[in-house]
Amino acid sequence: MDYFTSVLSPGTRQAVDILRAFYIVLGVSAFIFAVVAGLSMYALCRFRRREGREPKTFRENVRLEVLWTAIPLLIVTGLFVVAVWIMSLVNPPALGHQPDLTVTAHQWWWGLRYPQPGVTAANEIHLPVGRRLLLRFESGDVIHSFWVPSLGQKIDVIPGHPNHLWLTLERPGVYLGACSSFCGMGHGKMRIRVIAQSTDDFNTWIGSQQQPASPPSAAQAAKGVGVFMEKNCINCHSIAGLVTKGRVAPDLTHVASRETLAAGALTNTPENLSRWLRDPQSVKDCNMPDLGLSDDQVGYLVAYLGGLK
Ligand code: HEC
Ligand SMILES: [Cu+2]
Repeated sequence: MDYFTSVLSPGTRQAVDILRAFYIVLGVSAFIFAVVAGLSMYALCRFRRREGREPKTFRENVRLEVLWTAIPLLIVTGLFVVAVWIMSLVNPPALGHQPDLTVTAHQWWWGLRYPQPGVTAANEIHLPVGRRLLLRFESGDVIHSFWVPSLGQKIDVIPGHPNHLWLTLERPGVYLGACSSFCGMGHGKMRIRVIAQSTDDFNTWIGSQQQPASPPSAAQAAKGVGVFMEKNCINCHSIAGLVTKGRVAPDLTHVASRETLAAGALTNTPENLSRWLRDPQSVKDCNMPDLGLSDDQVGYLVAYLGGLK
């Protein structure tokens, strides 16, 4: 898998346009810098103090003043036109369009809902390559900001004010990002992982996510279901096919299919899962309490949750 982490390696058509605007602005600025610095250096040398030479004095110069007002005005107007043009290309209004994915930011994880296929997931965003997609952003609590550099645009996620982003992914890969608006103590561990896939791979993924959770396959895992029901997990988490009243924590129906746990805080291995269940607060500041599980209970839960592909 290729990983993309920088605005300089754009992964979407929109990010390519934004990068183009950046290079235009950079080029114009570099040119102005060269002219101003060059003329200053020239004046420093050419008109330095010499014996017997008095500096020229004059009161005003209308031609110069008109010039140095007009030229910057032209440059700024040009940059303004470029900015407006790129903005209209990259993020036109979304009125009347159905989003392909709604992302809901929570302290300190991302809830995902694909409305058309009817899939709920969390934290790891799977998207197909080559299709223009509309993402909608909502907040469940405070202000967050969705920032995946190689997707081009940073977008604020504000309570009561949904925002949107158009994306046309150009190549498969993993695009890494993070929440970039301080949203409380767990903010530093609120990562984003966008997994861009071919249409076939994406459809396969959607197909597997549409299934309810697999029933426990072994005795250990069956005991895990019991612990899950008893230990308050169900008040916060949902598992399709088991219980679905939990709304304030990541959906766990296919938790084992994710590469990471807790919004990128841990790679998803049985050891890390048991570390998480034993003491979530030691991994990151978060809204999951330490539930005082015994070693046995942790083992049962790992057996059960680890099977939820
Ligand atoms: C008070 C609500 C609450 C309870 C009770 C709770 N959790 Fe959580 N859980 C959360 C929240 C919130 C997160 C997201 C943490 C974060 O990433 O900031 C989470 C994250 C997780 C994750 C990682 C999910 C992912 O997508 O990475 C697992 C696994 C998990 N909880 C399992 C459990 C189990 C098992 C129980 C019961 C023993 C439980 N939780 C009880 C709130 C809760
Ligand atoms: Cu944040």
